[in-house]
Amino acid sequence: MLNLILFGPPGAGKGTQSEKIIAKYNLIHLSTGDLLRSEIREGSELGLTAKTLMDQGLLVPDEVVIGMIEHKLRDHRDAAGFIFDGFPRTVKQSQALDELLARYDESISVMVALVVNDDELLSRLLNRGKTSGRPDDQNEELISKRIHEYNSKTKPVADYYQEQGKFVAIDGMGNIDSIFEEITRAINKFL
Ligand code: B4P
Repeated sequence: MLNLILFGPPGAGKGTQSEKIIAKYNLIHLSTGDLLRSEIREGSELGLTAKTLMDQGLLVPDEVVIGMIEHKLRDHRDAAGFIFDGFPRTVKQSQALDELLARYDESISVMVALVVNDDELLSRLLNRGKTSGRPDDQNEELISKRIHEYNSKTKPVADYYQEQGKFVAIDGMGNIDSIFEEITRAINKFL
């Protein structure tokens, strides 16, 4: 099984590259951002809690996202593998993911991190905000807050996988197809 984590700050291109990776490797896509936005659209209790935090650029509580991932793993037991997009975002989420996968005798194969500088992140997200209608992409202050959340809570997750020898960093600046080629080269070494 190929179990891949796509990692990086908000706007690094995780969603964009996930689509291409899924098409090539036939993986199940688990994006906690998409799952949370779908809860918000449905108006569920979970969605209401998540919306208040997401609209402020803050992370949703660990228990909420871990529970969502657990359900999805259970629903897709015979998958060829998974791509975790935007998850784990804290060390606690990483530990929970390792425990969940171990229950199925599985583990993370590799974490691929997209490296993009803050100016480019800001410009991409403000640009997406013009058409996406996403409240968290609407202004510079909110985007900076998300980047700050990433630097303080999410960046340590990279060390967690680096210590396990499962971390690869890729330059996420430039052409989308060239970045995808670099990602596939990295993944193929772990197949
Ligand atoms: P997410 O939905 O995960 O989204 P993201 O980090 O904003 O974006 P992504 O990196 O996927 O960027 P994309 O490819 O779209 O998170 C949203 C919120 O949900 C979080 O802030 C948090 O509140 C909550 N949340 C989610 N998961 C959580 C968790 N596990 N724990 C707690 N809270 C959680 O790219 C962005 C833009 O750049 C697009 O417009 C794209 O077209 C463009 N782009 C992509 N690649 C490009 C390239 N190479 N060149 C130019 N533009 C490019």
